[in-house]
Amino acid sequence: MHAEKKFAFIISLILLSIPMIGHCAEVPDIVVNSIGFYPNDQKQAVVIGRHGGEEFKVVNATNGKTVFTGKLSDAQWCEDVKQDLCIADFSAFKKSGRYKIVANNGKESCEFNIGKTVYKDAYTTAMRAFYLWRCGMAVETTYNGHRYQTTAACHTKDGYTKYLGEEQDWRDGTGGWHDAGDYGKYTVNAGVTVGVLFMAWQHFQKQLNSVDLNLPETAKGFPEFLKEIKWETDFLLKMQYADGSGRVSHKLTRTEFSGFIMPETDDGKRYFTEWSSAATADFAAMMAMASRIFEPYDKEYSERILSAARLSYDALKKYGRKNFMQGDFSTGGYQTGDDDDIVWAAVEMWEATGEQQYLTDAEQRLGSQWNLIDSNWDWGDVSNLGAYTYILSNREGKNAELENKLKAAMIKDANQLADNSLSDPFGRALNQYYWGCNGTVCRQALNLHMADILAPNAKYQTAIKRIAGYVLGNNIYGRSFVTGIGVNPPMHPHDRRSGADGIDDPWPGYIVGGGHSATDWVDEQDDYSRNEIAINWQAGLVYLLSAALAE
Ligand code: 9MR
Ligand code: 9MR
Ligand code: ZN
Repeated sequence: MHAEKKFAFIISLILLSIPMIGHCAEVPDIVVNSIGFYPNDQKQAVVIGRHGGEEFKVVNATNGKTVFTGKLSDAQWCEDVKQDLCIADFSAFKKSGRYKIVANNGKESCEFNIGKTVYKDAYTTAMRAFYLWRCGMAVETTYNGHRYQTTAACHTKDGYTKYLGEEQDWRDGTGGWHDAGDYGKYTVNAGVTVGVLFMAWQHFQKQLNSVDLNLPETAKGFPEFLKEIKWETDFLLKMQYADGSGRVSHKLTRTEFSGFIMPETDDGKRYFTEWSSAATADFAAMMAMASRIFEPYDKEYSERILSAARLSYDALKKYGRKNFMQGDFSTGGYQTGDDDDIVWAAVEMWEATGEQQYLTDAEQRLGSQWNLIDSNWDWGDVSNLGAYTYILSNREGKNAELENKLKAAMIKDANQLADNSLSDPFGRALNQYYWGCNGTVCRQALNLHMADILAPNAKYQTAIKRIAGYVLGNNIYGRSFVTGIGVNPPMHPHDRRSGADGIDDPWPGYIVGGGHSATDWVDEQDDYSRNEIAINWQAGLVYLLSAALAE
């Protein structure tokens, strides 16, 4: 090879390897749930790349004293991360305090707590993240010494009606939450979000009520948790067509995404789009659920939104199926079939009203699904929400055979998830990776908790805590996936506010979507398919942390 060519060859080798340096995260030595453990929890750390059998210590992080010693498990080859993994189990150690794990080669884990309130701050920050997503009002918070804020209400001109053919070219579509790292508002994604948040309220009301979220007074007389959801339902009501037909706009966005600017400076025109049947069904389900849950706090509102729900449910029958077509739009699609959305809507209409017509629809649709319960579900697949409400309903008239089939399916699904979590060194129950999978990882806490209600077994709660451990640092990156919380959290989420506000640290409390394989997550702002934030994933996180709050 000529010297020149050889030089070029070496240079290109170097250049080729440069992107690798940025992308191959350094493999940590010892990883652990960096938020910590309740005294009686199962407690494990994962030691990476060791033989097994060596001694490890739990050391008091304040005074350096060894408080517990144990032996590492045998090494287990983990194919998806291509590493030997050993478990350091210190469940027998139950004393509150701040600690770290030290291996016999001197390598250390991050610090973590054992205590009675370990999840409280994480829960509060994750739920307040919804408030910080509010559109149509200025928001602010102080976190870790930084002040995060918008200086004025954003998107006050929501929204134009050009695509609806209404007489006026504008009507009120302000409020709600931004969807994600972008500022759009999408009805279908609100569906799974609001549904999962309401489930958290129904299952963990007592614990949630004991936490002060310090929200502005936008829903007088409502408990804090529900106050935040009402900000969204107030907005969603505006997504129903003004013509009284009950059809619901699929989304309200610009025609194309904005750049990385603050929301209050985003003045591109935003439009209500045409309706879809999935959005209309989700709307009916959300409003029916809200009418029932909000009833004790505001009777008038509860009645009004139940009428809105009825109207949209009727629209499904009158107008039939309609997929959303993007047309002029290149913002989020959230295009999805409506079968699962209608299952959920029918059940919620029945639970809210007790009327036979809805029960008939609900049972016919619940029973004819090819998969009674989904393990792996998100915005495109919300039938689980209907199945859960049906099973927990105290109303009479349920079909016992269907009920038993659904229960059996729920328990079978949760047993599989618990097995997955307990046999995965990192505690993850989902065995797939894709855009937004961290949201599903969290949301599976709901599948597990439902089984725990139906057939109580400690393994479900252990699996839920193990999932929380995975999300908060017990993973191959040794990093928390939630901004501002836990060990070495994401610094560069795909979030327009975080990218545009001039503060290094991102807005706090948000879970990022995660890798598309076990090892390819990167903390880079441009990587929206791995490092964005979104309300549907966040609702999963809030459910998971609510379940963890319950000890
Ligand atoms: O920022 C957008 C993000 O919120 C979406 O999830 C993603 C996929 O729809 O698209 C992002 O926007 C990108 C656009 O699609 C292409 N140009 C670059 C944009 C990111 O800055
Ligand atoms: O979460 C959505 C994911 O399941 C899809 O594969 C992806 C592409 O359509 O879109 C994701 O949702 C994005 C939405 O389209 C726009 N706002 C940001 C959402 C999160 O990335
Ligand atoms: Zn806004």
